[in-house]
Amino acid sequence: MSRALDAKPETTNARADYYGRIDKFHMAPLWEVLHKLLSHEPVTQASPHVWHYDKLRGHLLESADQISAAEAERRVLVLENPTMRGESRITEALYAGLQLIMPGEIAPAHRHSPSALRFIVEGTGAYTAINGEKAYMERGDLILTPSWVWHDHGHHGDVPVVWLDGLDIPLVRYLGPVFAEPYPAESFPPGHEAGDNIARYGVNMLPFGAQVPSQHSPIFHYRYAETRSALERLARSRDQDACHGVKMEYVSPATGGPVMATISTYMQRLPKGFHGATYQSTAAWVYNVVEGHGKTIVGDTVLTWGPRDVFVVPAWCHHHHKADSDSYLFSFSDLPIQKKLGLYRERRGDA
Ligand code: 1HN
Repeated sequence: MSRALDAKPETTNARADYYGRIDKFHMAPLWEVLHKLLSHEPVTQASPHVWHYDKLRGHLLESADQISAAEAERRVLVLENPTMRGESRITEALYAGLQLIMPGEIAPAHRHSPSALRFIVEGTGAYTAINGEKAYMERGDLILTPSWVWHDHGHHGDVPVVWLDGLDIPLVRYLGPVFAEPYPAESFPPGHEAGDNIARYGVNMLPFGAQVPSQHSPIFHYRYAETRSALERLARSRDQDACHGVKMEYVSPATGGPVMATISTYMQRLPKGFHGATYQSTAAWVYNVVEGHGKTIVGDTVLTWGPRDVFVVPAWCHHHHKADSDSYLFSFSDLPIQKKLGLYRERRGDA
């Protein structure tokens, strides 16, 4: 029989006595904890979970009666993983929250070393300004605020606007280098006109001689209308993946790689009746449903989803998707950081 790494030697009285004596010197025996440090396969503290938007929407809108966006800095309800309460985490490495901005409000300019994405869940008329350049939000749009760029939010429309924030803040906090600062004046000065980043970088061309960032995409606004239309056309080719349907990654036009150093982002289309093959990956996945109804089965847990719901699939959990209607799912993941460190693994099928 092969040796198991998850066995622990017996803690005899003599050993316990010895541990007590070395404890004073801030030392402890590895053999008492090695089975926890080296599991045979990845172990996650996170649980699969779905946040049903219809049930939480009223509570989210009520936050506007409690506090203004300006006083809160960012008026967000954090989506806490049920088995990681109080840690501001949806998975080990990722943070997610639902942010609300009301007509006429502003959330002041600041910048920080963690990277963020926003995926628009409801409403229109609000914007995020990145270095003063506004990106006006429509449902299903992806807006990026990579590490250390100035960003503020505002709202010129007349309905509440809600988006899903995704950040790498648990990862950056774990590593240590968290930096943040408010913009040192009343408001950030206007930058390029809205849409400038798309004109410059979003039409399969790059400005001649431009120095393009290597760590994140120079495009910070990816519009749903274009994303959806690409997926819909691809679906007609019937060339779909057994686990993922038609799944596309948002990429930087400069590198062909993920939009940010630590977080990758995707949109996938599952046709009505889709019954996906089982998949697992060392990366964790946070989803937001744009259109459609279905279920994602994660181990023994069935996550039933519909439009605007958020759900999480933690690391190394077997899962598969089922769609009751044509469905569009946005997702983000900590995959790129694991890839860069040579740690990423995935498995298809039940093996
Ligand atoms: C942040 O800066 C925003 O800019 C949203 O909208 C959520 C969560 C943790 C830390 C910073 C934003 C955040 C955040």
